[in-house]
This record gives sequence, structure tokens and C-alpha cells, in this order.
Amino acid sequence: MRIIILLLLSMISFGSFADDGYRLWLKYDLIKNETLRKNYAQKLTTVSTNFSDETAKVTISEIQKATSGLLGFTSKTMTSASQANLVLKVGSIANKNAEAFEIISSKNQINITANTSKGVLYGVFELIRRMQTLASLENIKIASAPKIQLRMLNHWDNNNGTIERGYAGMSMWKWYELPERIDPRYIDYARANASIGINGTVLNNVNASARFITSEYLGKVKALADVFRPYGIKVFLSVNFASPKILGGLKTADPLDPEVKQWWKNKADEVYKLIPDFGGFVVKANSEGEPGPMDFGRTHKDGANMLAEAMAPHNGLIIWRAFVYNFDPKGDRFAAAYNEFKRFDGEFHANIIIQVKNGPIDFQVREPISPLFGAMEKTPVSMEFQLTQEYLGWATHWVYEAPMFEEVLKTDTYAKGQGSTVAKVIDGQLFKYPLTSMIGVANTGSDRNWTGHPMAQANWYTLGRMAWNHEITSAQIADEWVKMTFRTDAKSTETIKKLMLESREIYTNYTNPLGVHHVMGESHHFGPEPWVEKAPRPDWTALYYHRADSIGIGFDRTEKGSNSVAQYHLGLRNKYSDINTIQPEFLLWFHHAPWTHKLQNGKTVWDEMVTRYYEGVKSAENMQKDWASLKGKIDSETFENVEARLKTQLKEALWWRDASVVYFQKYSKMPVPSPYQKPTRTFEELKSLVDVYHVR
Ligand code: GCW
Repeated sequence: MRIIILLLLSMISFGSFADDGYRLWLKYDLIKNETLRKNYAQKLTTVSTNFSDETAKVTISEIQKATSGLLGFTSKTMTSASQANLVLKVGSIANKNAEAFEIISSKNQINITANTSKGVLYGVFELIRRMQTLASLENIKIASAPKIQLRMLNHWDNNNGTIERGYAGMSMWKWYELPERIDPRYIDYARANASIGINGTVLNNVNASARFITSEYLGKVKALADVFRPYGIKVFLSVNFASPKILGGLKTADPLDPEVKQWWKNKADEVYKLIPDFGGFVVKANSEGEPGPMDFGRTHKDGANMLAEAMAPHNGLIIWRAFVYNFDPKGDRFAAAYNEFKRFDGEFHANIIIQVKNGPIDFQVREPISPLFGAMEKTPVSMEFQLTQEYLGWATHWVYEAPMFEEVLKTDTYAKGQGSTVAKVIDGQLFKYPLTSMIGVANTGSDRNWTGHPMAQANWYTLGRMAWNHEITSAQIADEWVKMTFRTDAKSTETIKKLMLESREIYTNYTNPLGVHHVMGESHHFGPEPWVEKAPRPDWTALYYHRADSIGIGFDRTEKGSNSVAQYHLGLRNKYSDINTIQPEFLLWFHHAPWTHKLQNGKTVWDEMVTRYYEGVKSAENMQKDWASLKGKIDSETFENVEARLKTQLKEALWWRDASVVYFQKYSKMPVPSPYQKPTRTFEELKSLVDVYHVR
């Protein structure tokens, strides 16, 4: 019987079975190598803990899940450490961080020690990851602590179940069932997050319905907070700044009005009575039509400080987003956030974090860093990455985002001389921020595999791993993730990793080469629409950004143009200011480059752009070929799912290429360079393709 079960289990791990992807990277399929399995088993036959809170329960349960799946038996719990192989201990370790842990292994024993039970849980997930990636458990000596305090997902989920910019189904939060019914998926969500160190979740959209802080909804939120707590995850909510009017019936939401202040204080008290460890409020104010302090002649500082006062007695945070931009006919949207926030540096209360998006415009395919990183010396700023692929091809294009995050985190702000990287800004090293945070706009939804595109799971995984330790490279993260998710042979592992690591550049090439930006479909943000010249606001058009004309293309942000480049410290400013030395990937972000301008490789801007569009498409074709080599090497369901999506991706890559080339050629009037063939589709044909997405 045991043999049959082992055989069945090993078939699953051989990939002959379909796998719906629900288990994410926490796949605990039997390890085929018997020697390794025995070796692991010796150290995990029995387990003890010296703590007994709710976290202890979920920690033990995770070990038992992992051992029964990976090793074919379930670790037994022991009451005393001397009888156990795996000793889990809350004690005192050298690193005083509450989430830090140590793992030390000797011949038949492993000790995981941390200052708190949460730290032990993280240590246990590290141990499981080692087994999943078939690493040795001999003589381990690890001391690990997160570099960033708050590692969080922000769900843009609405209370009607839809998700703004969500491409993986509906919201996972079933508000109408809560608080009575706890969908088991909430627990798996918490497990997945804890396994990568994510310790916060903002449950709702930053375009926030005031309903989320009504007593009715707070009861539901409490139910989720109770599920997540044992996994070390705190709950946050996005709030609507006009709530005192909408919910409280007050005449105003003016942050300096005593009644408004009192209303928020009462609300904070109510929240913390229900959820004593509630994380805090996230606020999108005076941005894209959301209400905010400026509606009452006040400033972002007034609004944030007022809310911070209400939360301070409870140690609650206010995460105030810097994503603000009013249309200024003479201005440059690029400069808006810096202009708005820099002047208040040092004037925000101690429990406020200013959350800055990855990119001064808006999560574009490749953006230079926001000048706010490096500019706020006395106010903690945090990083907001977007995991959901709003501008990265939704769920039909394969884009592994880690290389993009890595590129951004390693960018030097030069704020305190060379080496002042973005990573050092947000982890607090550079300016000694007391609060640090990195968040990812979630890419999860109700789809069985959580993220729609199976490979997009890696982006969720990345956020957690990079926020814990931004020194791990995107290649290392890919390596772990592929091994945990697919457990396939070495060659196939390398193939998947290669595809992942190349994917972002491929996508960039066929959509936004040389730093063209904001040329996607209007409002739905899918596909090419560089011809958008009119929109509700000029800075929502494509023309505003690419500025193509008979002379050239790109937005001049140098001294001769909007001079937004002046917001950077000199070292970085210099890198971007000179059209002859700028890295080609950022060229059109900062320069209106003549079509005939020669790049360092000797090609003209036009020829290089066209080359990248065509080469991008060719690479998308090659992705299909590489993927085909994995048939039979990974589970068939994921194989077929990705295979189909790659077909769509290629179709859409061709669309991007043709539409962009045909449109920009109207301005450049230059031929498509050989060996490339001119697109055969007409402008009108290409233009009409976007209509499909407009009805979404
Ligand atoms: O990227 C834009 C999106 C909006 C989003 C906004 C924001 C939640 O198109 O859908 O709104 O950014 O980040 O606030």
C-alpha cells in the first residue's frame, strides 16, 4: 500500500498529472531522491516548541504538511526539546529584530530560534524552502532578519467583488459571506504570504469606498484579521478622505475642523477596539478625483497629520500616497509628486509614511526612479511596486518583474554621494528612517491559480523575497521559485529561468523601446494606442508623452525642456541629461531625440526603435519554442496554459510592433530598415483592434 501511495505521489511530482496551480510555490510533493529524503527525515521525525500561541499551531501544522508531502511521514510533536529533532524555540537571539530567526543544524537536530513566535514561523518556512529546493540541511548556520519592516500587499479590491486593474478573476474577499464564513482560501493566502515574509495586507482599493470603515464592514475585516494574525500578517484599510461627510453626516471633511478630527478619532478607537493590532490607513487623496484635504484649501500635510493624530494613540500608521498630479498646462506630470511633497519634508508626524510609486509617472514598463527617493531626508518614504500587470500585458504576457524591481532598487540616487541606492533609501539606512516599507499592488484574484497567468505567481513571490532582503538577485529568486514550483530536471529549470529573466526586456522591446512611455490603450491600458491625442485630461493622452513630430520623438525633460531632471541629485541628473551618453533605455524619457540622431551603436533613433520592436517580436516567438521543450517535463495543465498564453502574447506583440511602427512612421517618414519587412496591415486596421478592449 505504502509503495502504491509513494508511486502515485511521485507521478504527481514527475509532472504526468495536471496541476491547477492552487498550491503556488508551496508544493509539497514527495522528494524522489531517497537518500536525500532519508537525510531530511532524520532531522524532522519529531518536533517540539517552547511556545503555545496561535502561531505555534500554524507553525506545527505547516511542518506536518511539509513533511507528509515532501518526506512521506508526519513529524510527531514532542513536549520536550531533548526528545525532538526539530527544536523550535522562542528565546533571545543576537539580532533583536522581532522577526529575525536563526537556524542551526547538527547531525540529527535542527534548532530554529527567534525572539518571537513569528520569527520562528519565518525560520520554519526557510527550512521548508531548503527542502523544496533540495538543498542540504547539514551544518546550516543561518541568521536572517528582514531589511524592511513592513512588507505588504495592497489589494485594489472593491466591495462589490471587482478588482481595479485585476486580471485574475474577482476579489478573493467574499464580503457577503463574512464574518460568519471563513473561506479556506484565506488561510492559504496567509500561508503563502507568511512563507515569503509578507506581514501586511491592505484589503481594499485605494480608490476607497467609505463603506469599508462602517461598523458592518469592520466586523468583516476583524474576521479576516483574526485569520491572518497567527501568520504574522496585519490588516490595513484604504480610507476615503470624505468619510466624515459620507458616513458621519458632517458638513465637511476639512482636516482642521474639530468635529472632523473628533470623527476620525472615534473611528480609530472603534477600529482598534475590534482589531487591537490593526496596521493603519492608506490614503489616496486629491488624486484622480479622490477627495482630499485640498478640497478644503488645506494641504497633504494637514490631511495626513490629522489622520496620524487619530491613529497615534493606537500605534496605527498613516500611509499617504504621493501619487498626485494636477494637470498643469505649462508643467510636466513627471514633476508633480516631488513638487507637492518635497516642501513638507520633516513636517509629517512620526507615524506617517509617504508611499511613492515606482516611477514618477505611473508604473510604466520602464521608468526612471521617482526623484522623491533621495529627496525626503526627514520623512520615511516607501516603495510601491505594481505586481498586477496593468501596463505589462495583463495576464496574457509573461513578464517576470524581479529584474525591473532589482534595477530600480539598485539605482543610485546620489543623495549622499555615490552608493546612495534606492534600496538604501527605503530600507532606512541612508536617512535613518524609523519606519520602512515596501508594498506591491497585488496580482491575486479568485482564479484557481490566484494570478491568472501561472508565471505571474513569481511576481508575488518576488515582492516578499525582495522586501525581506533586497540583496537577493532576481536570478536567485527565479531559481528558488522555479525549483519550488516545478521541481523538474536541471535543464528544464534553466530553460524556465532563462525565459523569466529575459521576459521583461522582451516585453519592453516590442511595446516601449528606448524609453517611449504611456503609449498604451486609453483608460483600459492594454495594447498600443500611441495615436491618442485627446482624452479627458491632456496628461492622459499618449501624445503628451511621446511628442512625436517631423523632427523626432520623446519628452525633453532637460534644462531646455521641462527641466524635471533637475529634481535629481547631480550624479543622476548627469546620467540622464546628456543625449549622447544616456543609457538608450531611458533616452525618450528625457530627450526629444531627432529621428536621425545616432546612438552609441551607430544606428539612428528610428532604426534602433524599429529594430527593438522587431527583435522583441522575434524573442516572443522564441519563447514559444523554448517553452515547447518543457512538454512532459512539467505538469500538463500549467504547460498548456502557458503555451496558449504565449500564442496570445505573440499575436499581441505583433500588434504592438505593427501599430507602433506604422504610427510613428507617419512622423519619421523613414523606411523600415532591412532585413525587416514593413507591416502589411494598414493604420486603420491596427487602430480598430483596440476597440475590443474598450468594451471590457
Ligand atoms: O495606474 C493608475 C491606475 C488606476 C489606479 C491609480 C492609482 C487605483 O490606472 O487604476 O487607481 O493608478 O494608483 O491610484
